[in-house]
Amino acid sequence: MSHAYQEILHQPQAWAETVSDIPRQWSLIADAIQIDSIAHALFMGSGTSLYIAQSAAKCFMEVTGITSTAIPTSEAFLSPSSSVPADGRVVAFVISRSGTTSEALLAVNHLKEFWPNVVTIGVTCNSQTELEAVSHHCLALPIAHEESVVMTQSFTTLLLALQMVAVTIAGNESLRADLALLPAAFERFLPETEALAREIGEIPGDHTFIYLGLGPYQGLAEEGTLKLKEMTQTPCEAYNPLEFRHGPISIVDERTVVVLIEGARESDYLDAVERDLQRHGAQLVAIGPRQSALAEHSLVIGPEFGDIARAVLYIPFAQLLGYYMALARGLNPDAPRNLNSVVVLSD
Ligand code: F1P
Repeated sequence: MSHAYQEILHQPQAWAETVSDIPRQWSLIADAIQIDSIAHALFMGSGTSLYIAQSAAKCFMEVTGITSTAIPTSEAFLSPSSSVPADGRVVAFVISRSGTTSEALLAVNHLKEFWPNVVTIGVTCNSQTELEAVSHHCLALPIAHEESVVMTQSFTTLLLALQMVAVTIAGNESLRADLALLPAAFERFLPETEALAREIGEIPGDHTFIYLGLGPYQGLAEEGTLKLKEMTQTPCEAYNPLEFRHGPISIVDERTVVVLIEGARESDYLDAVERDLQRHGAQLVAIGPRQSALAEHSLVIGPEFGDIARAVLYIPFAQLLGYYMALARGLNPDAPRNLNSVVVLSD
């Protein structure tokens, strides 16, 4: 059995430990950085870790009210004056599964040297990494350590960890209670999720895949496309669902599969999006809290949760779709073409 598959199925254990351990890890950091005086939260990462950053920034701002933005890690040292706030105290969450990616280390070193208003917090799945050594503080989740090159449980676990930080800062007990229910929800939704991922992954012929997601879900949509690119080299793109209608919809035809990552917040507008996509011949997969009346495939997940708590539950479908499509094509899901588990810049 591949590492990727085992790591996808290990998510409930990783999530359960994250929900119980992050408040302890965060309490050690919160006092030291005087969280009440923070004006801006900056999230950054590379590849999958950038998509964690994008989703986490949106969740963090919604839950804490602290202005939050996400950037690729390289921008923190190559374009800081356009991406790092100069006024007020800033907390920078530097996300890296490995804790050794070159850009993550360069970003932390640059911020520490030139931006005295920024406190850096490494967020990683390994213990005692270079990232931990250079950052002011570190959140480490070795429970989500991975052998596969492809990031799976690390995406959801690190996103959940950052949601737990937000919940702890905000003292939002009802959201904390919901996040604690996610491991059981994963087990409940897995059979249907896996069956649909397998069915779509085994569709014969070449298709273009589009993932659509809005707000905190745009990072999820990006991550969905990255799983397909890495595991199967399938051409695919991610958009905000309403933005997709403003031009990109021209690429849709009968060979397009569109996965709609639907939230309750945009539900009044989704029938119009689905109708348009169907009119142009797309095969629609709608995932979310409501049963879609229009999509060929409708996967109802987490109707009992709000949009923030439900976020990580969408991702197992995307991971399993990549996995089953890779198997159907005779590819090794653990070993994407042209990619190592750590990307290192060298001259
Ligand atoms: C992230 C990353 C992944 C990619 C591959 C190589 O690095 O670039 O996005 O899928 O696994 O590593 P990091 O999170 O370890 O910095």
